[in-house]
Amino acid sequence: MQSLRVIDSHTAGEPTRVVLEGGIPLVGDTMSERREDFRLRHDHWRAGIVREPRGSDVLVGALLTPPVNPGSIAGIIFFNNVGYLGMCGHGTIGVIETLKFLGRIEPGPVSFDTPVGTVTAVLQEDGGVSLRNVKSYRHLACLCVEVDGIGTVHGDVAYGGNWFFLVHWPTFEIGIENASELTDVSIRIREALARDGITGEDGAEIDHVELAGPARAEGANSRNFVLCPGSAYDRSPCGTGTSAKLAALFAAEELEEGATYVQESVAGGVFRGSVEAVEGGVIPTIVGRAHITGENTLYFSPEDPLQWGLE
Ligand code: PYC
Repeated sequence: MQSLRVIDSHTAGEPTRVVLEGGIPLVGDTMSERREDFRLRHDHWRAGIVREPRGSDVLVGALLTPPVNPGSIAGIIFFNNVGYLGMCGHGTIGVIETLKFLGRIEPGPVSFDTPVGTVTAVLQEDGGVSLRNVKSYRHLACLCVEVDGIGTVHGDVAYGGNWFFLVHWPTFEIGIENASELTDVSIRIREALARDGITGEDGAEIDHVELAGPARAEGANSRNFVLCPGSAYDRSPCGTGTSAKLAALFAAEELEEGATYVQESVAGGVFRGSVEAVEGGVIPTIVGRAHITGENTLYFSPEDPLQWGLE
């Protein structure tokens, strides 16, 4: 029977399952080559780790690998019930809390390699994490999309480590109590983007949809609902989604370099974000924190018909 050791955490309600390195031997000199190797030769592990009965649609997995850059302490490949992510903000904060829990890191700076670039973070003394993400940018501004059963929707296409459609209008009453309706709306928007051939740069699929509405928490700028690849929604404000939003606000001159933007999630958690301007976009910094929820050994028995998870 094969087994894998995992540590679970949540960041503002969104779970991360960190698979400690060694269990799934990936080949490749870059993190994108390793992610491709994971996809092509070991995809059954992805499904077995995050899908039911061991996981759920909402769980994001993080496989640790040796680093590819000398200054980084590890590589990370993020995945979920339907595939692989470029970067994951809540997940990186979860990885850092996990490494702290294991006694592998102390407060201070730390860098990780991901398939879309190296990210750096500072683990603060109080457990908070300040994450400097990859370059983020607005790709297409103010698009109008006709969405079945909804009508015209206006939004931007932006990148924050993953591709997002950021809906500006209509705005929504964003709350957990409306989660099924918000999921349905977001799926329809994603289908309309695919139907109309609207993509990120170089034809990249827009697999995340971010709805916005008025904040409920005092001091927050807005509340979001983020549909992830598949049909689960992010319980956290979504680190890459907040990065994409900050990049779009900066491009629209609605956010100044260095100013703090507080993004609340559908579940009420918050990330504090800010940007540094760079050529062609911004480098966002996202501040949040994670909490450990469990430590487990997953078993994969060849006698189990659901060894590699439910379809
Ligand atoms: O925090 O970047 C994020 C994220 C992406 C998908 C789920 N969470």
